[in-house]
Amino acid sequence: MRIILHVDMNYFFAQIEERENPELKGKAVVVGADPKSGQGRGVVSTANYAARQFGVKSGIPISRAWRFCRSLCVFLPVRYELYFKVSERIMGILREKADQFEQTSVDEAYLDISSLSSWERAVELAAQLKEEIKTKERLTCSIGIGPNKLIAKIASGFKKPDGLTLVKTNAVHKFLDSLPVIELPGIGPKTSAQLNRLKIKTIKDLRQTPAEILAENFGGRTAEWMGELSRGIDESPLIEERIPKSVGRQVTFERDTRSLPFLRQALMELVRDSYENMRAEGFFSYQTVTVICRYEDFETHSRQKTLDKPGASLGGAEIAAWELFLPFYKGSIKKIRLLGFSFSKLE
Ligand code: TTP
Ligand code: MG
Repeated sequence: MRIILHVDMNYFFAQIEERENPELKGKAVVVGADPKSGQGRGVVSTANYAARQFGVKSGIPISRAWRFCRSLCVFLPVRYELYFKVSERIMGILREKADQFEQTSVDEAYLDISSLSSWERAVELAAQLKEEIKTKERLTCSIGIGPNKLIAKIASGFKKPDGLTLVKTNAVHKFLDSLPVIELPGIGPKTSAQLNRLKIKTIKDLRQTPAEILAENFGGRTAEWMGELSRGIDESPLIEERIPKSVGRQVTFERDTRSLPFLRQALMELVRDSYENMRAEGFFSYQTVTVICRYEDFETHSRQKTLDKPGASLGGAEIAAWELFLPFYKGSIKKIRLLGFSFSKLE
């Protein structure tokens, strides 16, 4: 029998800010780009639950968040270094208790704890982990326990904040039945809307839909995959050394610009930040560098360069970035709205 546990920290960046600033207690908090009184051009990283009540959520433009709750929310800048350090300590606590461990983002991880071979002991361990994180880091998380990654992940989202949800093998169907199909990882807003048009709203509806109907609408392979999801079937293993595909940064400018010195400086800062980040994540070298450019009309392009062999120098990356960038500048008369840079093929 497999026992998989999924941990997801609650409103992670914002919760850390609450911990660091006691005066935020009870307030609605938005972490993200500078709102600049509504003129800011970046996005929201995350918001605490009080701020989510106003409609603020990860990924929306910060200017929109400002319109939703300008005087009612506290807007804070993102402090990545701090959050990464906290994340590392939490992952250390979790890793120690797992037979196998897979970190999937800054605040999420799977633990394979099959060797406990009892749901009761799994719940005990989960409670103990929550307690340890609360004591050592003064932070809450939600944990889901299930017979595979799919169920553990959905279960961790079932109760937030500070949840602990167990779904034993024989309760999987009942647990999934009433949930909307969008709760299934991999089914996004588009597919969900398509399913809804076919009158498939809940996971139970999906399970009861004949495979042929799904195949007609989505193709055979997708239909098969949806059928398995709806039954809570997932045999995917944990991947211990999950190597990030890339490390990078991007910046949206205050004003669209064609000032070459300005763009050069911005790009070099992105390269340096990304380089530090890459090192901080424990990588020594990269083989591919990518530059992304978005023009004033939102047309977006990327160019990348793969070195013959892995490179480790910051200088080399700066030169490559500049060479990749120049054709964007020379190839158009449009102003530039955003630049991005990333390292990939990391070692
Ligand atoms: P999530 O776990 O998706 O969100 P969360 O922890 O803020 O909230 P929840 O309680 O619903 O789990 O992401 C973890 C952190 O990653 C989040 O605190 C901020 C960051 N993040 C972004 O910067 N941009 C994004 O679009 C998302 C989704 C997350
Ligand atoms: Mg989270």
